[in-house]
Amino acid sequence: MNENNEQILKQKLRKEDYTIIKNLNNVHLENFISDYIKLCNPSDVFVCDDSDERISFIRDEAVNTGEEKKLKMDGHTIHFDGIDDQARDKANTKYLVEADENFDKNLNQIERNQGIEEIKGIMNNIMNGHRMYIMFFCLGPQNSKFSIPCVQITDSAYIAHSEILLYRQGYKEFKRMNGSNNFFKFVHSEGELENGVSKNIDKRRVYIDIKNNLVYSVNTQYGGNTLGLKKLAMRLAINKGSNEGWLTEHMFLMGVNGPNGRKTYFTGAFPSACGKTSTSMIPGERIVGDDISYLRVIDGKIRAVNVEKGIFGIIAGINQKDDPVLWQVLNSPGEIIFSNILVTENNEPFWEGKSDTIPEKGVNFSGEWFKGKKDASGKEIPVSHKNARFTASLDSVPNVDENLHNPAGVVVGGIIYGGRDSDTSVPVEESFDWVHGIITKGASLESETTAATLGKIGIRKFNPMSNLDFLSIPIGKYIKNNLDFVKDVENPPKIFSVNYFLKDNNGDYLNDKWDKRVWLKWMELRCYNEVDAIKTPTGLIPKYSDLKKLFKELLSSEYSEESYIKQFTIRIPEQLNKLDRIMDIYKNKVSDTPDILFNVLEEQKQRLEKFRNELGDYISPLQL
Ligand code: SPV
Ligand code: MN
Repeated sequence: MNENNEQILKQKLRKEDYTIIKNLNNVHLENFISDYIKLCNPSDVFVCDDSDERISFIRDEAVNTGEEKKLKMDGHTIHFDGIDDQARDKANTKYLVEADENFDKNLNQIERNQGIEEIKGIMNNIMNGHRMYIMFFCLGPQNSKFSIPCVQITDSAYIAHSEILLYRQGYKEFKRMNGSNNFFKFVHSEGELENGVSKNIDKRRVYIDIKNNLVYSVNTQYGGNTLGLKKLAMRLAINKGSNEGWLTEHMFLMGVNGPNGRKTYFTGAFPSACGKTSTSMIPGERIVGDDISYLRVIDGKIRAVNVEKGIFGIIAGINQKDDPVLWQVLNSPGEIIFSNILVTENNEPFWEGKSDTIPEKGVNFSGEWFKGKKDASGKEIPVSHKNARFTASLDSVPNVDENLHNPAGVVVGGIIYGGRDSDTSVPVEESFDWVHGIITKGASLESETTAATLGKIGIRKFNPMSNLDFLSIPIGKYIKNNLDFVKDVENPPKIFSVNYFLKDNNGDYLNDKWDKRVWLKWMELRCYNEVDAIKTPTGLIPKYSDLKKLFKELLSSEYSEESYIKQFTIRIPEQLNKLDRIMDIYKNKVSDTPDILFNVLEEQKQRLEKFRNELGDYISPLQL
């Protein structure tokens, strides 16, 4: 470490904080911290080790700085992000790449020197008058093959507090590392604040330096842009995993209970707002994680862990009837940070869909709110933001799985891909094999935007493995990594697709919210071939008699043959259109598509055409 850096640490840190850093014996860490103290020039620096005392300090700070306010129930707080800072800023999230680097042009990027000059210009003195928090965390369980130690620098006590709820403590991991440089680094500043929210939104930037495992995030507060260990680390981890032969996926991880005490673990990739969290939290099953998983092949089996230990979940629509588990969590005392919901006159949280009786007034992301309040353009401001969220630790969830912190992870029995699809795929389907599943389900994943609110039909967005927003390697390479992942796996997990959003010709949903309980149980049984399936051109679908039985057992409902036919009819024209869309993207927009992708899609097309010639456009499953 150079002398200048040593001086900075000595000058700027209190003695105890200095000792906490020094005890880690890590010159890379010391240089990193002193570099950003120098650049950001905070008025004070607080270092958090894994001690309860220091963690409590952060929790209190979040309230003392005004970033969070206490709500009525014990442990509940509310945080607001700025009105224009309520979601991930895709346009200003960029990779730093060398001028001569051949980086996938589909991924947003900026020339390295130019990007660094810009971001460092913005960060110069940015923490003036603010306290800097230095936090240590661990992605994945501690002391495990999956663990990635991380250091987060931030001037937001709200972000530090959120990460305490969402991630495992990492100070001991840094001790174990023995001075290595093999850790992720995040620097965040909310920048200048006005009424408690980031003021300089025009200078909001998230820049990712893969080469140095470092991400910068400035002039923003929204978690998706600022929680280093969430979607920022995900980009670094996709690249790291690609180099080292493992996968980082936008997947939940859950245990589905089978017959005779058996439990089978599933991972599931769904784009944002397509039912990923609610599936992972289904009553009667076990949640390990709701958002991000690492997958590794260990001793011939795929094993997975939840990268996180908490949930940063969408709150809109959560109600007592449809989400009993979450409802209980959100209505019990305990540490929960609500963001961008409405605070009622009784100092209670209210969000869209919580109940039918909407409060007359309160405070929300737009300030003082009342029914009918309009924004500058005359549009009515909703009671809470549609991306309003809650942050809670999984410890507070009653059906959390016993293996959440298992350093060995859990064996993956099945993989699910889901999207919002009103007219093409059946509610649940198994692929023929790994390659067919990765290509026709994962790599072909699409999801409809909820543009329906603008009076338009949903626009389908291509989103391979629901991971498109976070890819840091070329799309074709990413697909190939997935295909090759099981080369040493004897019995690869089955791959399924689900679709909760299928509609009939009148635009009504063909399924009930709870039907997913049946699909999960059917998939669990299929993992052991304990129920039969019907072969279609696109995969294997359930038999009516098996579903009828499961609906009765699980939901006490009579599943009619008519419903089955409507839900599981093979819609050949729509399937063929989808194949054309996907082929077009891989042919014209992706430069490194593996050839096998075209072969597998072409074979599917031929099977569909053959069926159409024999049986027509729409084929009832009873005809097969
Ligand atoms: C998602 O949008 O997929 C999320 C929330 O999980 S964010 O942190 O914004 O990515
Ligand atoms: Mn997500």
